[in-house]
Amino acid sequence: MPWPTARDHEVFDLIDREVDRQNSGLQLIASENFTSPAVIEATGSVLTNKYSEGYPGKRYYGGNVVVDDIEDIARDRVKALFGAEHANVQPHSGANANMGVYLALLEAGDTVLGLSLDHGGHLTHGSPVNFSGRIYNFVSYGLTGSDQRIDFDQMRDLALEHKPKLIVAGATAYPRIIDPEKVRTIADEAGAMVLFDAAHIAGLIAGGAHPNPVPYSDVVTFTTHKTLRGPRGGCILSTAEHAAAIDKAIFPGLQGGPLEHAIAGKAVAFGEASQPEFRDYAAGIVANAAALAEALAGEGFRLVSGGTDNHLLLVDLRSFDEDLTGKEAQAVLDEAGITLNKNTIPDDPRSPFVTSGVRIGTAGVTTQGMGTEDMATIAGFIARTLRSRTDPAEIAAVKHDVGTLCAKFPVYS
Ligand code: DSN
Repeated sequence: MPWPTARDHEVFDLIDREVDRQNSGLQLIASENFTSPAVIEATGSVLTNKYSEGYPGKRYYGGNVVVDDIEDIARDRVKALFGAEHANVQPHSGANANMGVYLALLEAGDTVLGLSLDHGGHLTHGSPVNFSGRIYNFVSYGLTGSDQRIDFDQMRDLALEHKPKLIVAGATAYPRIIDPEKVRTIADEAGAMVLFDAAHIAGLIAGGAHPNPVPYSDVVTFTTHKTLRGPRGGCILSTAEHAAAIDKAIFPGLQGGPLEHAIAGKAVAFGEASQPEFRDYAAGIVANAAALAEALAGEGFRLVSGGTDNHLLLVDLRSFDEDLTGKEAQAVLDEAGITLNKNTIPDDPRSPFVTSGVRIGTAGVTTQGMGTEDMATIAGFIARTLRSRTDPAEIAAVKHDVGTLCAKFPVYS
């Protein structure tokens, strides 16, 4: 074989370091998780060699007999998992999935409602710096000022006023259940279609810990690598009515060759999520988030909306320390082996690069096997680090304690 026989240490030593980083620290980014070895094996397979433009049975190149079966398994499994009429498993990402939906259902300039980014929405829900906000006429709804829940009254008022073609529901930094039936009712009144972006909560839906938006939506998009615990990628579910338009929008409209190695990883993950144990996993994520929320509140942190009913918490740092920014908290917690991200809180006076909050998720630590009692320990680590953020010795001591906790829950050998 013409391949080099010497190991590429420059790259593989770094991968080893990343394995060590993931094993030895607390991974609390709400959009991350640990995939199973089976998902990693499928994603690292020879399927990466194959070109497969088109769909099963209708490809542009030969040699797709095996790939067709793999993509069919992925589509069948995900349709069964969510009760959907149609699935497209080719989107390379959640952003591509949403872009494909807009391409399928909208014309440039059409009006769309979406949750504003600074109240927990996503860039592709109409941010002016994103293609969505540049090509379509997005109107933003937000959270209530009182309980910081989705303001459905405002959504309805805006829908009746602007008559959008599409209402986008879903969020990236919203700790509460989003009632899909309420969105459907408003959309029907306004004559709009519904896209439910379930990127963050797909695993909770699959595991029965969040209401399934599929029966109430024209289209549901999600990423496969967050709570669903699959490989990095996207997926679109739709009614049969929109199937042909969605498929045409993804290929040839938006993407070229699908990543069949990623699609095989998705198929494995959909299979894992359909096992009865996955329901316990989803319930565990939610129980851990609730326990972490309670423990952090006990340490003096204010939680946006007062708590959580899903996999994430949005923490307003100002009640803990008025001067502490999300940027500083993220950096010092990283030093202590605790990985999370700074995040704006609703109506944040600070910029998105600084922020007054952090976002914390429990999907990864739940995969590791941690339980509610460990969440109290983690809250203590976070509070200790932030209280002692100018004391390198104490930060090092927390890092040691974090390592001891993580060593009890090894992820990858
Ligand atoms: N970057 C993802 C998240 O962290 O929520 C959204 O695209």
